[in-house]
Amino acid sequence: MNNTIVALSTARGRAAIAVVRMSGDNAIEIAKKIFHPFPTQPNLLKPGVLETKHFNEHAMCVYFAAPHSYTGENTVEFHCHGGTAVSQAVIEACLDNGAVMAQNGEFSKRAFINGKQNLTNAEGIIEMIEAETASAAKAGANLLENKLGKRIVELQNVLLDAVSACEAALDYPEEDLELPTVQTVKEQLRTVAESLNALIATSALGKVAKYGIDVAIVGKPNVGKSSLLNALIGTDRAIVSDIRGTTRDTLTESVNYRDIRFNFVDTAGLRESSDEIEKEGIRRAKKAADSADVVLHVTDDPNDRSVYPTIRPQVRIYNKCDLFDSKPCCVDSLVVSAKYGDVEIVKETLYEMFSADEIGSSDLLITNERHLDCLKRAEKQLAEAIADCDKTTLDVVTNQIKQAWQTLGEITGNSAQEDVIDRIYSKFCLGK
Ligand SMILES: Nc1nc2c(ncn2[C@@H]2O[C@H](COP(=O)(O)OP(=O)(O)OP(=O)(O)O)[C@@H](O)[C@H]2O)c(=O)[nH]1
Ligand SMILES: [Mg+2]
Repeated sequence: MNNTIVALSTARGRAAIAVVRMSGDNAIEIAKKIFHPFPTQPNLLKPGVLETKHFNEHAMCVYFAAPHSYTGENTVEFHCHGGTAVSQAVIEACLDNGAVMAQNGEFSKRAFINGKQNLTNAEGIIEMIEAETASAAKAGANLLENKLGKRIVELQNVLLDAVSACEAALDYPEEDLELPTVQTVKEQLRTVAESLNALIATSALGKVAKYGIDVAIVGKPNVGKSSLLNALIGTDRAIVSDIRGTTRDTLTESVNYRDIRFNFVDTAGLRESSDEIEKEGIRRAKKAADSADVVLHVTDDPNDRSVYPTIRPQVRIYNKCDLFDSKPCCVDSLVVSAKYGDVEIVKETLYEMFSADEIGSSDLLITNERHLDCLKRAEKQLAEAIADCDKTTLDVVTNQIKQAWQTLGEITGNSAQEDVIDRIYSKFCLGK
């Protein structure tokens, strides 16, 4: 018999309602002791009175009978008044009658153990909860719908076919199966390797969908970097002045644009300086540029054709165009007035530069580091197996294919280690 866990499933603090969830073999028995009248049927929310140690709470109760619940166990939910004290008293009533406090993510971990979800589903839930843009939520929803899981199982099945072909050839060598088999196996492995490559290639866009685009704003002092940041985010966030060297530290602000997020970093103006603090600011500015996805190199001189020294992609921004006699025309550059004009063109250019419009139409993007790592390892194992097909014996190749199958299985969890599973579920909030 497993223990019955309880936790608050909604956010803590003042709110209209709070949901307390209980799951385990005794969930229904415990609920029957404290909630009257207890619903006579599952899946229906019923009003009633919940007796706590301190007061009677007029609440609603619904139960889900195993295995037809989120966790796969008997589950009860109390929908009570919001706020801290009421839900705390309801939880205490459950604890007093034999429930124990749930760990973070324990409801979802039980759902995994009971075969109600796989690891990618769980990671999809985390991504959805953490999503701050539509595209990040969509990536999570795709995981939750098991799009990646299904794709992985398809690929694993091709590998299993390859393994059985190899094993047949090994078991019946006299049938002279070896030669055609090697060719077939190679073909199968190539198909899977290509699919893995295609999935890995989506991770760049996946990163944009999940984290957004990191944009460093750099340039000489006083060219209008902080003004540009303020215009891009639409608030007066950074100090602007006509004194050179106003900005010392880096300053990061994020803003949603269409379905993605931009993370802009304003930086100290670049110049030779003997001031220790300014020197540190300039060092940080260079660091921000080095780790950004793209650099906005700002200048207020229409004749400036210099490039910022970086391997990152860059866009030159001619700022203060309200003061220019004639517009500079230079490819890969934008002409704006951060103070008086509209800077939407900057965001739109960056959006197109990173093909963010493809996020909406893409079916499946790799957004999770763990998945990417498994895909890359499986791809490497397959590349070795393909190369070895001509060099070594089939039993060696068979083992390599099995390893790749195993690596892919880590993604959905059908071959994941206990510690990986624990790590994923510990990221959940309490009550999830
Ligand atoms: N005419 C005009 N002035 C601008 C424009 N953008 C910024 N300025 C002015 O230029 C001066 C410097 O602007 P900041 O945004 O502080 O420049 P910065 O590049 O951040 O400067 P540092 O932090 O010192 O490196 C301020 O007086 C701004 O008002 C613009 O588009 N047109
Ligand atoms: Mg500044």
